[in-house]
Amino acid sequence: MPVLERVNSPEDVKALAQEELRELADELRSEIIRVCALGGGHLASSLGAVELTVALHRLYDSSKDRLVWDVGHQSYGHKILTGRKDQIDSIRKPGGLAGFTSSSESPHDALTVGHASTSLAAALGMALARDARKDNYEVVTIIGDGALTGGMALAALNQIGHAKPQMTIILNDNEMSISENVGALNRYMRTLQVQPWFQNAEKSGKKALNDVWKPLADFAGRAKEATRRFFDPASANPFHAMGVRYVGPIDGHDIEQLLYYLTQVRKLEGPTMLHIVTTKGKGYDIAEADPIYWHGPPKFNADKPIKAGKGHSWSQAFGKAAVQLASEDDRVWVITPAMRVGSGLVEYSELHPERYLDVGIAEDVAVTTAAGLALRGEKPLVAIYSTFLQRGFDQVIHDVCLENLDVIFAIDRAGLVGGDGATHQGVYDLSYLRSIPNMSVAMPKDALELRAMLKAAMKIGGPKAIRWPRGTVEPAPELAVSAWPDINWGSWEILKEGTDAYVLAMGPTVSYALEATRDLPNIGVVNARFVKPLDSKMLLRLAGSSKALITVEDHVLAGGFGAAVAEALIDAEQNVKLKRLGIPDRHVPHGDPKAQHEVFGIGPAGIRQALKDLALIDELELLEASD
Ligand code: HTL
Ligand code: MG
Repeated sequence: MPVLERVNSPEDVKALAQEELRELADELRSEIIRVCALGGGHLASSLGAVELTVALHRLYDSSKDRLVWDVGHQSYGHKILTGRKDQIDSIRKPGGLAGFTSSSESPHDALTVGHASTSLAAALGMALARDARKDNYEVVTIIGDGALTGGMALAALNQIGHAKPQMTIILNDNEMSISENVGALNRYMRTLQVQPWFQNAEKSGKKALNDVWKPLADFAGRAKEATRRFFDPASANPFHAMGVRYVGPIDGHDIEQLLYYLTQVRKLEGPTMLHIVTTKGKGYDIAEADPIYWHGPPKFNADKPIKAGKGHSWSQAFGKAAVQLASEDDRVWVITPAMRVGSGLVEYSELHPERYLDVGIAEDVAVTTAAGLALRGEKPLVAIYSTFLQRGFDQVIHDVCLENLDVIFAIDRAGLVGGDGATHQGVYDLSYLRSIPNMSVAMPKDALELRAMLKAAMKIGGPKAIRWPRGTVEPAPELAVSAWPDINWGSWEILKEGTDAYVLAMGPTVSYALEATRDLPNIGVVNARFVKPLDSKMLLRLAGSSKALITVEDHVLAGGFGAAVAEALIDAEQNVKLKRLGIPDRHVPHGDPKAQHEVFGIGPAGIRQALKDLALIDELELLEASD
């Protein structure tokens, strides 16, 4: 009988014979592959953390001790071992388990997460709370080498090394973020890995043995270099310098070694970092060979795994445009915070490496570096996901907009994003960007309009945000930049004339509005492609000549596009009826964005319903439309 069949909880892991742990890890691995094949998911990261997961649940009680997984995308094994085995097929699916750890989903998930680099600060807070209450539980964080590039993680280490609460920090180092990891700390960690682990271990290890460390030094020879480094301050370890004890690196796929070191480390007072070396995609050949693609593939055939063709994405449309812009103007730069592939920048990074910057998972640094470039006359594009720009909000205000710098924010994944769910929804950027003086915000309806907006933004200067959704778009014809269309910044476009009312739509809701009104000659549709500045001239004209206006956005209603329209109408003392369609004041979980649009009434049926509510169409028309 497979071991996993007997394991339904962490207690069952503790009850296994030591020899069965290896089998459990292998079975977990197969299960993770099966689940990701079924519906897609964060395959390679979870595969690399399998032995660690088994070791942690062998030693700790995750219902009481706090296992804090950074990002949470590597936690599939953890979910399977903590009572969610039978639900694991539902992961990332509508109504199913979240793709990341979620404290409302399970008492075994210490943190609700999805964005990187939060684990250390959260764990510090938990450890301080524990000590203040004199509670008795352990705090362990598991942070990847990619997540450690984030300023939040480094600043938290600085505080942990100062406050020195008892905690274990497991650095799960697989040399990869989503793409190859970057930065000086990453380079330093490579030097730790290449130093021979056994060299001189005996000699230097014996110099400073004490009771706690005796077992460490006595452990199998392979571990001794790790011990040596602990005793040898001359190795100038940056974690030591920050006040955090450092042990490692050790082999993160060797369960015995993991158990041994974790057992030793937890006895120590204060914070200790255990550096484990793992392979992203471990145990699945294709994922080991191409961990970038298999980081988070869509569903695949587990027997014959091949890469899926994804169609022409908005990200690629942007990447192509950026290549052209940089080829024509040697002041153009593109900065990404660790999202080279997702932001469509593979070709750009190869063709213009001298003006390409991956700053790691450090959105704040991406924004302020762009400010520095712009201050010296360069033309930076910050390619960033809507959800991750949240991390650079202050930098957008303080470093870019205050001095009205020429920085273009190329915002991907605007709107609901699907399987990644609540942590990754790109539905706040209109609200937080349009509140900033000097900032301007646009959303194209197609790839050609994207180019027109990029071209105009370059020409006009100042902070400009151009946003587009996740997913595919019809490719635009190949054109030199000079032949890209010109667009009047701040101008809306009437796509369909109406007599009674207009639907003001933007980005993906433009096609919804056209679909909803195709058979309704009295209802017009506007491509409201600029949210700031609004085309107030057109808005007021339409308001004056219509019975009602309807705004439709794939964005929260609070502070979004409809709110901007309402403000403009109120300020102009225009008394037209206005209905706002958008996402209500609640967090939206993972699901199919199209279906969620329907649920929130921003799809074609919702627009149709709104027209009926405004008495602009009758019941009969409503029924016809929903057939
Ligand atoms: N920026 C922020 C603030 N959070 C996230 N989650 C991302 C970007 C995107 N992202 C991931 S997973 C990941 C990134 C950059 C790489 C993490 O590398 P790490 O872990 O070394 O920590 P590994 O994948 O196991 O190697 C997701 O959105 C899921
Ligand atoms: Mg990594």
